[in-house]
Amino acid sequence: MSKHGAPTNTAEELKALDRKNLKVAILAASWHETVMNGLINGAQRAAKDANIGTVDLVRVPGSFELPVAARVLAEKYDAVIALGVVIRGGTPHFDYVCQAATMGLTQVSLDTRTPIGFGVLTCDDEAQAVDRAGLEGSAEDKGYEAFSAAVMTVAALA
Ligand code: DLZ
Repeated sequence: MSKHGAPTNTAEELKALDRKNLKVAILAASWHETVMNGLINGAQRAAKDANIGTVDLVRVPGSFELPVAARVLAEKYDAVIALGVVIRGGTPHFDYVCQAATMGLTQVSLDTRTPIGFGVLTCDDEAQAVDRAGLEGSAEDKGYEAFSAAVMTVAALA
């Protein structure tokens, strides 16, 4: 399971941050609606826990579009949380979209020095994605985790 070895006490650490002065963008693709709604809710819950002053939600069509949107948002926000859901199908599209999103977001973060929370699920099937989406009964809450990671990185570098 991908949760093995993950940091603990994240919620307590986030609450202790209390960053009213931060501006954060949640950037979400639009594929796989139910899972994506879980990721967005998780990110917004984390924003509340950390008492972030400004949290804007920006939507793009697919995960392939995340890097270019993140590039623009990274100039205006203290952190960007990139959320996507890519599910393996019968074509090589999965690999291309995953690779483009991962490499693109990494490049944006390094080029702009803006922390980007990586909340792009790359799953074999829908059940695996649901299990990571912070929905009722899910084992993991990747939207919350991605938000926490980016904001904690902002705090670590301040
Ligand atoms: C085309 C495509 C496919 C097959 N699968 C997904 C997916 O599982 N998740 C996702 O976020 N986007 C997918 N896309 C759309 C691409 O990301 C992109 O939006 C289109 O190729 C148009 O540029």
